[in-house]
Amino acid sequence: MAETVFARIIRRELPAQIEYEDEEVIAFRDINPQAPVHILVVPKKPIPTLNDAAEEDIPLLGKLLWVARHLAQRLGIAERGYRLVLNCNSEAGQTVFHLHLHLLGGRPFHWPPG
Ligand code: DGP
Repeated sequence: MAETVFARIIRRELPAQIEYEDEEVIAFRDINPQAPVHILVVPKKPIPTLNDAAEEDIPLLGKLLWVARHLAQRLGIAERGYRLVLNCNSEAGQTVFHLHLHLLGGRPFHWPPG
């Protein structure tokens, strides 16, 4: 599997504004923010897309949601509301092929998205 920029952030070879880290998950500010709060919640395991996740990854996938919720609370957007986005493959807009959740908040969002 091709190395991604997120692998280099995890190894601290590239700088990032890290908001959370434990042994399995790292979360950092998106370089091109689409909202006042825009954080990427990333498993350290390099799963390219959600399609590549295995049954054994179910706890890790759940943890991404848990970390996103924790960050939403810590950053003060939990009560107003926030959006989680997971892009899978190119037609959905995925550009970095290392699975990640976008945590977006601090402004209103519309549904359905454009
Ligand atoms: P996606 O389109 O779902 O694959 O989102 C990839 C996101 O990653 C995109 O919003 C921009 C962000 N991104 C790409 N390169 C970097 C980087 O070097 N640093 C940070 N912090 N974010 C990056």
